[in-house]
Amino acid sequence: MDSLLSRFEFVRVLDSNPQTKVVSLYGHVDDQPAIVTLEKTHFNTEDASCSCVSAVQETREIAANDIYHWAVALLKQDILHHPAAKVNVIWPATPVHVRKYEQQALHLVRETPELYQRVVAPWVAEQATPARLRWVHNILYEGAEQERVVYRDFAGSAAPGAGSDDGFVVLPDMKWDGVSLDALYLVALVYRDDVRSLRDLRPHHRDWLIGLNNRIRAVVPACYNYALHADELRIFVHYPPSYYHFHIHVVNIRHPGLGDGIAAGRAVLLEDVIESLGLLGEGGYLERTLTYVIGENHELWSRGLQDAVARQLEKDGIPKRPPVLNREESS
Ligand code: G7M
Repeated sequence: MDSLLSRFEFVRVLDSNPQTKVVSLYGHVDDQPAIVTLEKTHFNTEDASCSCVSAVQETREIAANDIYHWAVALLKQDILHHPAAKVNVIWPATPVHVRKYEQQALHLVRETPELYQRVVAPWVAEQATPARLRWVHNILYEGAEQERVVYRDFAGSAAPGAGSDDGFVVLPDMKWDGVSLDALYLVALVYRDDVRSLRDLRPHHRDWLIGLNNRIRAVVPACYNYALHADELRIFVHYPPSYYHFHIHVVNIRHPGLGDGIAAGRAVLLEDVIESLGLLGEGGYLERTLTYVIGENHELWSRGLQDAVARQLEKDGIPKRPPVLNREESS
């Protein structure tokens, strides 16, 4: 990491979010595209030996008025328990990564079964390549991030991968600094590779998902010394996901979410998925219309979703946006 950062040549800011305190930067490392994301860390309130206030090292008052006082402060930091920030580097970054991290206009899309088959499914088939899913393969089979794995269940199979449909691995998500339990963010990757996303789920997967949900809720609290209980975990999948190998997000319920990660239009609770599978016909999620948020930089937007949205709005009788007049025209 140190070496990557020292070689990073900044080009431009991709995104900056004052609420999540995250900035994403585009640049080069050895002439290859790189994305550096810096996120200011949250306070570690679990550390009883050090209250957050005693970490204040120096202050400079901004103002005081009656009973109100405010200042800027320097905090004591150490890399193990009180890091200042979390740094993520993607290198070499692909154009897909760059577009994903760049600030962009968002739209609500109604993905009908027909739209899925015509536009999305062919694109998904292109996405599920070994290169794009290498990080998943590395965790499941090559020992990557091994020391961080919280729980690994081969589901009775001695050789994971062969006949281990029920097996899964739980480990800290790349988004979590691993320090503040308030921000606990884990990801569960399943061994089976015949389910790419929510769209591939059928009623016969229901029992498998119930089992997964129950095991995640039993195991995760135990792994964190019961600091969190089973009903304090927000367990969900993304639709659309960024990676087309089925995985589940497991997040502290208090976590407000980074960006749109747990917002309506992206996250679907696993409990709701299980419930829906009990109501849907044989085709399962292939029969449903799924409505979600998509950015204009997403390849699917230009590959057909933009046209589909325009047609849907017209069909629904939603008036077109009036042309925006510039100042001279309107006066
Ligand atoms: O949006 P989607 O459901 O596809 O989310 C995938 C999740 O996997 C995100 O929350 C990422 O932060 C996480 N993730 C992505 N990569 C490349 C890695 C990785 O290499 N390791 C870990 N632990 N999590 C990752």
